[in-house]
Amino acid sequence: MKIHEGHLAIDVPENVSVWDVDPYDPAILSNPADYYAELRAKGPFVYIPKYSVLACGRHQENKEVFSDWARFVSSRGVGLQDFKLEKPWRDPSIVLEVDPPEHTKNRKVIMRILSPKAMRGLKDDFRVAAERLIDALLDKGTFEAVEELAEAYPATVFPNAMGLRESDRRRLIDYGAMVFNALGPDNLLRRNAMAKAPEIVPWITERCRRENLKPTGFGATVYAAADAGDITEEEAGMLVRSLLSAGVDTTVTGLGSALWCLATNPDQFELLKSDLSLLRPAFEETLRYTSPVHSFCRTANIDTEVSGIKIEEGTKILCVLGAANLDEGQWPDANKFDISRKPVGHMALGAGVHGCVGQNLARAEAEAVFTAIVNKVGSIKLAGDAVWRPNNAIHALDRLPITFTRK
Ligand code: OVV
Repeated sequence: MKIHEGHLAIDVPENVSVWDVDPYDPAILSNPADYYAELRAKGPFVYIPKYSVLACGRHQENKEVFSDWARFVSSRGVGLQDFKLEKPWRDPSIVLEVDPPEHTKNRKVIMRILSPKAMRGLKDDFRVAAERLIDALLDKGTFEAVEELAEAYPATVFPNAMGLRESDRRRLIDYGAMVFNALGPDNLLRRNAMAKAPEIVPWITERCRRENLKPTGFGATVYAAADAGDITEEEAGMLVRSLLSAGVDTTVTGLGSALWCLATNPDQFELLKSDLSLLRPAFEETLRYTSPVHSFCRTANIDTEVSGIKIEEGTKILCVLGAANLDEGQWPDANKFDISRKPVGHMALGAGVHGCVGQNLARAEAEAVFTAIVNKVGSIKLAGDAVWRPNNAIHALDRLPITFTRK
């Protein structure tokens, strides 16, 4: 057996084309559209020799792989490393990197905390914070939207909702970048992100302790599940770590990309202002169109077959969600940002038992921010070039200069 990039090196399956591409090349990560299109065009699966993975870019196979947790497991890691063969950089997440039945029990705890009902309890706080932020940005007129809006908003409401006694925006964001870059190969992106680990990881670990969480908030509710005997004290700390890992960069990215979509499609912003019922569909369309998590892996846990392609046990499958979400076979005019389409079945939040457990929270944040924008902002214009920030798993903006005018 040969190990390559932390997992089993596989033979090229029959009827699969070989593509000499580096999906983690910063140029592709910054501007993935052509890579996505070519990946879809080459077939249901493509073999990428540089990483010895099977990549899928079409909607159908992404859906099938994601929907079958038993054949395509998460417990061997959702990045390039196979946890059966290599030790990961941190203890595996007990919700992301685990299979049922353990997964089911742990996810249930988070599901309760982030239920639609729980989100309704946060609505007023979210609305007030959003109105305050948008008012301040309107006073400025021109601003750097990644830092001053996309990062600023979750960095305010999320630590508050968590009940963190001490927060640090830079560390929270850099930890997220580390978690997601860690899913890729041992490239410069991963190394640069990991270089911050000695400083950030102990800080995050400290934040996960019961005594560093206020008596109300998601954190306290996780520990209440430990008190109730649903999980152990140690598992509670791990679930708080999961919330801190997955709750910041994802929503930052979603908000920034939503603003970019509206800035670059002014007709769609006009449409949204004329019909507030399009607010939710507009955010779903942003998720489909921009895919904040561009790819996640699964590992074949048995010899199997998908779309007539034989897949051997131990194969890493690179599920390119960003490509699946632009599949013309699934969405007519897939490359058009159209808020009146209802992109049901998009893959941006995954699918199956591991589908994003924080999606209600993400939607609640987006709803608060974009309701304030629709109510107060007349026009959204780019005030310079949008620049993307390459990450091995996240497709996010680095800079987004924006000018708001008042309504
Ligand atoms: C969905 C997600 C992303 C990153 C980290 C985690 C989960 C976690 O559980 O740590």
